Amino acid sequence: MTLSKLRWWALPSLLICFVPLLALSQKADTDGGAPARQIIVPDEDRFVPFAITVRVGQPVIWINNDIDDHTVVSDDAFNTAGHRGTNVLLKANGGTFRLAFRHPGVFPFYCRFHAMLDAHNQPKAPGPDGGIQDPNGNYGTPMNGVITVVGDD
Ligand SMILES: [Cu+2]
Repeated sequence: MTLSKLRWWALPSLLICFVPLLALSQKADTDGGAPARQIIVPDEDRFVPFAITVRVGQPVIWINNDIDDHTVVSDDAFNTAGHRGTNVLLKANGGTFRLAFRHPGVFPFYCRFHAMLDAHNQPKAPGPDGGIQDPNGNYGTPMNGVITVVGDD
C-alpha cells in the first residue's frame, strides 16, 4: 500500500470518528431533546421576554447583555416549580445562569437590584416620583418575570 492510498483512507476514518463527537457536543446544550430557552437582559433593567413556558427538563438560560450587574431571585410562596431560594448574580456584559425544572409549576422571579420602587430604582414603574413613562403612556413594571413549567404529556 502506497502512502497516497493511506491518506485516501485516513479522511473517511477521521470523519467517522469525529462526526458523532460533533453531534454529541451540539446536543450538550439541550436536556431531554428540548433546546434551552433564553431570557435576555437587554441594555436596560428588564427581562425579555417577561413570560415564557417551558417543559419539565427543558433548560432556561438567563443572559445579561447590560453593562450593569443584575440578579435572578425567586424566594416567595407563589413559586410552585421548585428552586425556591434562588438568588444568583448575573454579571454585567454576558453573565449567564442556567436552570432546569423537575416538575410542573410557576417560577416567578425578579432582580433584587431593580425590583424596589424607590427614588433611585424605578425601572418603568410609577412610584412616588412618577417613574418613567414610555411613548404609549405605559409605566410597565419593576424588573421581574415568570416561567410556567408544564408537564411532559
Ligand atoms: Cu437588575
